[in-house]
Amino acid sequence: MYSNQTLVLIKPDAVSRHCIGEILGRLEAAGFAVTGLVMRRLSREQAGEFYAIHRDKEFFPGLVEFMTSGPLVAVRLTGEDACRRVREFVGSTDPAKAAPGTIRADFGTSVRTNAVHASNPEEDVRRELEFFFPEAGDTRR
Ligand code: IDP
Ligand code: MG
Repeated sequence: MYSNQTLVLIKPDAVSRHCIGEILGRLEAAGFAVTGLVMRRLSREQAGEFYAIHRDKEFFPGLVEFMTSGPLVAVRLTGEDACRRVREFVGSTDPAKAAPGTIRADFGTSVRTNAVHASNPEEDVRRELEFFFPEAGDTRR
């Protein structure tokens, strides 16, 4: 159901380096439609809830610290097979290992400060979308 919709977060590092426009521009140029957009600053509780899957990882406290360090931009994208394709377009978690031309390769600065989040089709995409866009469906309709 959600394979044609996905969530991207432009993380606080990319927002603070004024990369919102460039990242959105790349996603739109790649053919994905922006169908939801909101800027928010998460509380520690909210960041922990969003990343609950990583609660037991050693990087979790640092991840929460980073994700609450400033505002982020949540983007709902719609397009054929968007969930899988946007993950590819975003690149590997570690920007140093991400393929050339991917968003993380070009905008990420460390494995933590990797510029963007993109929902994983193997995980709960609906939960991630509804975390930022509780209203049902496509806001363009
Ligand atoms: P993903 O964002 O590519 O799906 P995950 O393994 O789900 O990667 O990790 C979630 C986020 O946690 C990453 O995007 C990154 O910001 C951070 N992170 C992952 N692994 C590490 C690490 O080893 N050190 C520091 N931060 C990490
Ligand atoms: Mg992940």
